[in-house]
Amino acid sequence: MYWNYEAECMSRDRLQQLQLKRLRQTVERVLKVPHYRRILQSIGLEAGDIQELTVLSALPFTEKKDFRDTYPFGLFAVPQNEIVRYHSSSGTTGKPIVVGYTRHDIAAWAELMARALTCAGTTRSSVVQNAYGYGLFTGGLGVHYGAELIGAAVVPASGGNTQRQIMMLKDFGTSILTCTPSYALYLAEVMYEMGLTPDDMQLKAGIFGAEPWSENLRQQIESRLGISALDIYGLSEIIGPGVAMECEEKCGLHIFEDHFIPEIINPATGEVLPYGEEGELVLTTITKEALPVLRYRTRDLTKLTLEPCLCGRTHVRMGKITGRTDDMIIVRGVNVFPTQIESVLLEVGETEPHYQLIVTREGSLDLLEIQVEVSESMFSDKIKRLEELEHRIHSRIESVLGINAKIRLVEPKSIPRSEGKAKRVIDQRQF
Ligand code: DLL
Repeated sequence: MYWNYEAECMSRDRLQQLQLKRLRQTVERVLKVPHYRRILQSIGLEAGDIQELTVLSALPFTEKKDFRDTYPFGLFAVPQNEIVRYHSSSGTTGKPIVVGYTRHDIAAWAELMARALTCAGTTRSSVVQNAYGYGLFTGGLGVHYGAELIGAAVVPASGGNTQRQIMMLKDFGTSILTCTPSYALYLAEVMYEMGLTPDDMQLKAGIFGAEPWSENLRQQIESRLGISALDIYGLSEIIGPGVAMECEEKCGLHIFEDHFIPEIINPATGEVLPYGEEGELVLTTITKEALPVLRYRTRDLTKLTLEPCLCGRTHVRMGKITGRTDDMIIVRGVNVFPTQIESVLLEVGETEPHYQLIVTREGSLDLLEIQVEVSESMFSDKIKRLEELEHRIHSRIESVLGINAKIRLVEPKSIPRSEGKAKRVIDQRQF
C-alpha cells in the first residue's frame, strides 16, 4: 500500500522538523550558485537564519527566466563531474531549460517514483507499460527508474506506434499504463478500432499526467479503458514526474513534502495564500544536490489542503491543476482555461473528448471557436440534431464561463491526436 510508510505517513511535527533541517542545508547549497549568492547576500540572509519554516517567504522566487538567463548550467550547485544525467524541456519560446542530477538525485527521484507508482497499486508482480516519451523529457526515464526500483517489469514503450502499444498491452499482460491522459484516450480509441475491449486486457490502473485534465476526462478514460485513472504531477525544473501523486482516494495529489515544500501565492502580488485558497503553486526543493531550487514559480494553479486523507498519508494534498497562468486565454476580458471548457463539453455529453480552441481577432474583438468531435452516428445524423447540440453547448458555455463562443462540431478523428502533451489552444491573434 505504501512504498515508504515512514516517510509518507510521518507526523506533521516530525515532518516540519525534517523540512527545516533540509531547508537550511538547501540554503547552504544554493550559496554556491552565483545567482542565489548575489540575491541572498543582498538581503543579508544566511543559512543560520533559517530557524523556522516561516522564513521561507523571505527567500527569493526562482522563475523560468532564471534558468534561461543562466543557460545551460548556471543554476547548478555541483561541479559538472558530479552530474550523471541531464534532461531538458523544450518549452515554446527561447532557450530550453536544462536540468542535471547527481547520483544521489537520481536515487531520490527513483524513490519518489516508486512511491507514486505504489499509490496506483504497482507491485513487483506488475507489468508497467511506460508510454511517456523517453529522451530529454523526464516522463520516460522518471517512471522507468521508479518501476525498476519496485521490481515491476517495465515495458519501455515510449510514445507513439499506437497499434503496437495496444498489441503489447494485450500480449504482455500490462497491468499499469503510464502516459499523458490525452494519449490514454487515443490508445482507447485505437483499441476499439482494432476490435479489442478492456476485457481482452489485464489493465488495472493508469498513471496520467504532464498536462491538465478534468475530472470528467478521468471518468471517460476510466470507462473506456476499464481502469482506475490516477493523476501524477511534476516538472523538470523541480525533478520531473513524482513531485505529487494521487492515492486511490482520488481526492487530491499528495505532495512528497519530505523532498519539496509547497506554497500557494497570489500570482499577481506574490503574497502567500492560506490553505484552501487557489493560486499559483510555488515549490522549494529540499533534497536536490545538483539543482536545488528556491521557491520556483510553477505557473500552475491549484490549492492545498491538510485535511486528513483516508489513505493514511500525512503529506499535504494539492487539487488537480486547473490551468497554467500562461495557458489561460483571455477572451474579451474573460479568463478561460482549456480544462473548464473540457469539463463543460464532457458534461453536456454526445461529443467525443477531443477538442481544440481556436482564438482569433476580428477588428478589436476576440473570437473563440471551440471545435469538438462528434461520434460517427451523430455526425451522419440530421443537421437539425447537430444544430441543437451546438446550441446546447453554446448556452452551457455561456452560462458556466460567461463567454460567447462559436461551437463547431467536427467530423470524428479530425482533430490531431497527441502522443505526448495535447495542444489544446491555437491562438491566432497578433498582439
Ligand atoms: O511534464 C513531468 C511529468 C512527466 C509529469 C510525466 C507527470 C508525468 P515538464 O515537461 O517540465 O515536466 O512540464 C511541467 O506540465 O508545470 C504543468 O504545467 C504540467 N503538468 C505536469 N503534470 C501535470 C498534471 C513534466 N498532473 C508542466 N496536471 C507543469 C496538470 C501537469 N498539469
